[in-house]
Amino acid sequence: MDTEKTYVMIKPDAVKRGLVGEIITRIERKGLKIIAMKMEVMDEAKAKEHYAEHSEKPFFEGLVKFITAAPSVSMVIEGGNAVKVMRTINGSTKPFEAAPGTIRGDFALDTGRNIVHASDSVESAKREIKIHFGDKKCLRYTRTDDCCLYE
Ligand code: IDP
Ligand code: MG
Repeated sequence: MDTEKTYVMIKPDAVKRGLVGEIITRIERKGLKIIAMKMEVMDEAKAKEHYAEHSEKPFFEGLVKFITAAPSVSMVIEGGNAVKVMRTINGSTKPFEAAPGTIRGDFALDTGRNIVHASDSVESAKREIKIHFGDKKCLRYTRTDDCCLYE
């Protein structure tokens, strides 16, 4: 199994709704490992860089305003196929299409308030980790269940 790192953001709507613990619980119980984490109000420059691929879209300005208006939680998540697994845990971008059992499927309704972000590829993960954590080293530790999660 390929061990990967991915960038995950608990967006301001989830923080304001008291869903931080619920979301982290789902990530942890899947067996993925949190190896960096911080809470901050993201500045505009970082938000624009993070969502650069959407800069021409009609929702871009509103998205940047929303992401920078209140605290969010940024994490680096590590584990087998972490990029794909986190996208699956989060569910479809449009919460009204997201499957029950996914974070978006269980807790969101509107595309502009879809409560979580996860990188869409290993390359995006590298780019996003750099934007949010710079050259800071991620933490290394053994989970007591590592031996049960991996052969
Ligand atoms: P993703 O978050 O599932 O990767 P993207 O298509 O990359 O989805 O869009 C990035 C974010 O932009 C979405 O999570 C959502 O917050 C916002 N967004 C995307 N499409 C729309 C839209 O049509 N209206 C409002 N916000 C949108
Ligand atoms: Mg995306």
